[in-house]
Amino acid sequence: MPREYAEGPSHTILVTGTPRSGKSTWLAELLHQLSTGEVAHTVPGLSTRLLGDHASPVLISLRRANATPVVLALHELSTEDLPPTAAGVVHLVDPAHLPGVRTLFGWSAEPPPVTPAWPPRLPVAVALSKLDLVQDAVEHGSPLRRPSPHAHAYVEPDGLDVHHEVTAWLARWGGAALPPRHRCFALSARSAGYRVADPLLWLLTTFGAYGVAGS
Ligand SMILES: Nc1nc2c(ncn2[C@@H]2O[C@H](COP(=O)(O)OP(=O)(O)O)[C@@H](O)[C@H]2O)c(=O)[nH]1
Ligand SMILES: [Mg+2]
Repeated sequence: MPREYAEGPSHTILVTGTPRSGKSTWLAELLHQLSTGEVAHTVPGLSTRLLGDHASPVLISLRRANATPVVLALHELSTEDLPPTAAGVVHLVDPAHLPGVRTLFGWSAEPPPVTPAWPPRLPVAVALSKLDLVQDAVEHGSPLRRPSPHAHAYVEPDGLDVHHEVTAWLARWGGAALPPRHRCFALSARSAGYRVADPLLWLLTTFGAYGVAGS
């Protein structure tokens, strides 16, 4: 076990969602951005390092100047069988399984996915995956046409804009019930990736491991 994992503060983050919702692809794109320094590049002062091999769970050390490094352990779960040790969850929702999106595309109806029993205080980043599949729903002026602005700190107004837009889509398209403590996101892990790190950065703010900016 890497020394930093044993000694520093560590947080277990679970990556959940139905089979083929994009969990592995999101994790791979996140790791790619971390290992090529893309996130470190867009987040000055934040340096990241992968610990150990790339086996599951993925261990990431995050360092900021004058702060104790924080270690994240990311586990991919195909079920929503949540261990009680989780500090946060990234829950991916596949738009192709939302009833309203299936109607839009003329696809046959499916039984709705089972809603997990979410613990009341667990922060859950509910992220619509595969945003590229539903990009026609993104209107001009939408926050989901802006680049992610969370470079120096998590920009709360942008986060809320995205949250409100995605919440409205999920209501319109028949998304499953939302966890008691949640924030909504939308991302694409295809091509260069879009807003891939946003759910992780928000979870970090809930642990006090990343700053929040008001504007
Ligand atoms: N269009 C599109 N397809 C995606 C995206 N992310 C994943 N996929 C595809 O969705 C399928 C399932 O992805 P995977 O990561 O294996 O899902 P998992 O079972 O939840 O780990 C694969 O064919 C991926 O290529 C995305 O952002 N956009
Ligand atoms: Mg997978």
